[in-house]
Amino acid sequence: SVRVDKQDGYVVITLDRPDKLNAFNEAQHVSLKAALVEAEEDPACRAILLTGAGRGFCAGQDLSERDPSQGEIDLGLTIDTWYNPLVRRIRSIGKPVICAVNGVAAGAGANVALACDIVLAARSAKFIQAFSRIGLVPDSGGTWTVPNLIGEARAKAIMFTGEPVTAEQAAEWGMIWQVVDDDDLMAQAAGLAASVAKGPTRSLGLMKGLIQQAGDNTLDEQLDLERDTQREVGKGTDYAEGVRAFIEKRPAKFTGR
Ligand code: LHQ
Repeated sequence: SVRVDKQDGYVVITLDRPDKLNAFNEAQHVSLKAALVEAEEDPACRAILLTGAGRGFCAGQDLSERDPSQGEIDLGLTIDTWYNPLVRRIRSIGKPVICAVNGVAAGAGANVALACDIVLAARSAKFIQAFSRIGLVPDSGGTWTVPNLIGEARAKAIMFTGEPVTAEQAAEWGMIWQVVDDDDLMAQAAGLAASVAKGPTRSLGLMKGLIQQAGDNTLDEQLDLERDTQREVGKGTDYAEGVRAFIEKRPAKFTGR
């Protein structure tokens, strides 16, 4: 249920159940987890690009497997088993995770996309906090990520109503990084992935952690954390190479260490 395409320096992971708008069933969770673990552990992989096959990005949980009239289902168990580990994995992978939202992203599909580090969306894509439509609450980190990105006022409105948010609106609000014309999305996203994959991967991974921790820290604590991190990353070969390249007036050739 996911396709993995290894490129030079990065990996493209494509959710691949297009008939169901790439909604998550267990098989898709299993294969996405395996693909992410492999990408995380592979030193040749220095960025991850997540996208969807067909006209949608991901419609969230596959509801056809979830008929509550068929007996009680513990949604908490599903979340503990699949969605929470997925979001934690995306946030903790020490490499940039780029999401190319090629079409509709609904429910957990929207919030998985928004958990990624850099989100590009096709002009025709929409983000739908569909949970209220089926009597649930947003999950996959949405009640944390979305208000952090766009503020409580907008978060509550889109979550209470389930109104679709266009890619353009999402970019204007700062919910995502950029809107791209549909036909250009994958080329732009691949270009971005290739370019960050040539970056100082260890720095980028540490940067990701610093930015994510900032909300829990005071400025004083964050300043100390930056100092400690800078001390460590300054021992790396990419820093030495970066400074040397600057002095020699040539582009740096980072190895990610
Ligand atoms: C689907 C789905 C889908 C199955 C489209 N399932 N087939 C976590 C833990 C545990 C349980 C519960 O949930 C969660 C978190 C969640 O993610 S809850 C939110 C679940 N997702 C939704 O509520 C979204 C449901 N989908 C939709 O509202 C629409 O499909 C959207 C707005 C995404 C797209 O609309 P359209 O572009 O009009 O497409 P469509 O509705 O015609 O869908 C195309 C096909 O995909 C269709 O199948 P069919 O056989 O009729 O062609 C849909 O049934 C199927 N599909 N989403 N989540």
